[in-house]
Amino acid sequence: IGFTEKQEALVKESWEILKQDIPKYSLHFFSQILEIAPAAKGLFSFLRDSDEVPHNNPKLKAHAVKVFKMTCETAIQLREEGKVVVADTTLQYLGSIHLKSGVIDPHFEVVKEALLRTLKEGLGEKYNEEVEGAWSQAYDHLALAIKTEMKQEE
Ligand code: HEM
Ligand code: ISQ
Repeated sequence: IGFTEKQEALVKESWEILKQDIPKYSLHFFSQILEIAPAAKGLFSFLRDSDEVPHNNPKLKAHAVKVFKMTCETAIQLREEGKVVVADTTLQYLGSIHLKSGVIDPHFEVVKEALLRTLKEGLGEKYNEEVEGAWSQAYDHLALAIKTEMKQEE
């Protein structure tokens, strides 16, 4: 697969930066998802009954952070093991949550784009093609693992 030490470092460093303002970046992340795919709003239980993206929703924050952290962990694993090892139970759980919520394959591209835009926003001039490539690669591996699990549960 070829995930380098440099790529791993880039992913870790950028997460360290975004982590400093979780409320801001989790909201940005989420808003980007809805900007790209407004219809995705209906998928999220914590949004269905509100007109706009809730500004201080603990669930939204926690989930957004998890997506970033899991992508970060995936980067570490890709470098260390050359493959993605998400605990089976976690993967099963995520597979079933997403399947039940009505998430479909193309949504994963939407979330990827939103994640990259959020990194760009947070990193400013530190954002570049190398950073984008590293996060993309890690995200794609994680997304594939979840999508594969979703197909097994159908
Ligand atoms: C829930 C991660 C992709 C929509 C969650 C949760 C996590 C998560 C950790 C919370 C589970 C819980 O404890 O309840 C991820 C990761 C993804 C990914 C790591 C990709 C690598 C997507 C995509 C969509 C999506 C592509 C579609 C837009 C949802 C929805 C929920 C959810 C609708 C349930 C939220 C609720 O109603 O409470 N996801 N997700 N996710 N995710 Fe994702
Ligand atoms: C759940 N899954 C994917 C992305 C998300 C972003 C914000 C909140 C929850 C999420």
